[in-house]
Amino acid sequence: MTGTTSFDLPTYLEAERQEVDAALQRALARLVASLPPAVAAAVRHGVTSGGKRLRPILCATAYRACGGVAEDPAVYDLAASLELIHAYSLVHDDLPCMDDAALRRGTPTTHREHGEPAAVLAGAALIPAAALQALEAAQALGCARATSLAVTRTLLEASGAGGMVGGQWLDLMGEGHSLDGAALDHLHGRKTGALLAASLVMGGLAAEAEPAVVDALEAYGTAIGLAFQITDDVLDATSSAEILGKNPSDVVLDKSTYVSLHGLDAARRRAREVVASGLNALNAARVRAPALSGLAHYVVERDR
Ligand code: GRG
Repeated sequence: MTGTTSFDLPTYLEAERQEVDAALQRALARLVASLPPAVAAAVRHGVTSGGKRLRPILCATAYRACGGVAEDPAVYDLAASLELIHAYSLVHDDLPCMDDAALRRGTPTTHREHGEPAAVLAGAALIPAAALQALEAAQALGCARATSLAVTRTLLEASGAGGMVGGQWLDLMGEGHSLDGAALDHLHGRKTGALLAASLVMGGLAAEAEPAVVDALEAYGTAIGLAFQITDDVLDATSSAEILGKNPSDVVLDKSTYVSLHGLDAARRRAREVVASGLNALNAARVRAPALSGLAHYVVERDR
């Protein structure tokens, strides 16, 4: 298994976050220029009010692990397209018709701050902006036309009916019902796992990696997506609004979770097992990247 001992993950995460934030500022400058001020303010709120930037960091890390050129800023423009989709999903997820949340990342949610119409339009504006951003960034990286299309397709498929939106629907329908393990895995594989796996695949595709390597990145991404969600459930059950920056909501919304299904200890154990299986997939494809190993452990050891 790839080791983590000599890798300084906190320093890596901070440096990556700064690159991603700079790319997001470039994207915002373009996007808000053509939006009415009220919607532009809601977009800024949704995109810039914090967040771990995990998806873009995974994308840029995968790109480099596959031999991509590290210094090229276009890789962060590509990576930022994932964060634009993620930001939209959080803005819409918090709406009264969805989770009806008041707090996100330690600040009032976008609709609480800017009103529902601006929040709905802000989220909607982010979707095509993300697609354009992915396409143009892949082209700027010098990807072949077919690769640029494959990168963009990966982002859109993971975000759509077969991925995040479909998973969100299953999540809403599951409220008040007792879901079994297979149903939970399926729901979260679509709602959370698809975009996380797409982050890795987009990075690999943009670096023109071999299909077997892209498959291994996808397997790793799917595994850490599941581990991420299990950890989310553990944190929802054990942490506080002060640390999480949002109100724990699984019990209030009567959701089935990995904690309600397995209990805390078994849920934590499963998250670690799933991470190990993801790292094994990378190893089998000879993808040696301490950052990917560090990120996998971070996903289950994080506190927010
Ligand atoms: C069109 C109304 C409408 C809905 C679209 C909203 C939606 C469908 C789907 C959202 C699904 C969703 C919220 C997925 C993300 C789940 C999740 C684990 C979010 C937290 O991610 P982190 O921890 O957040 O990476 P930070 O704050 O660090 O960026």
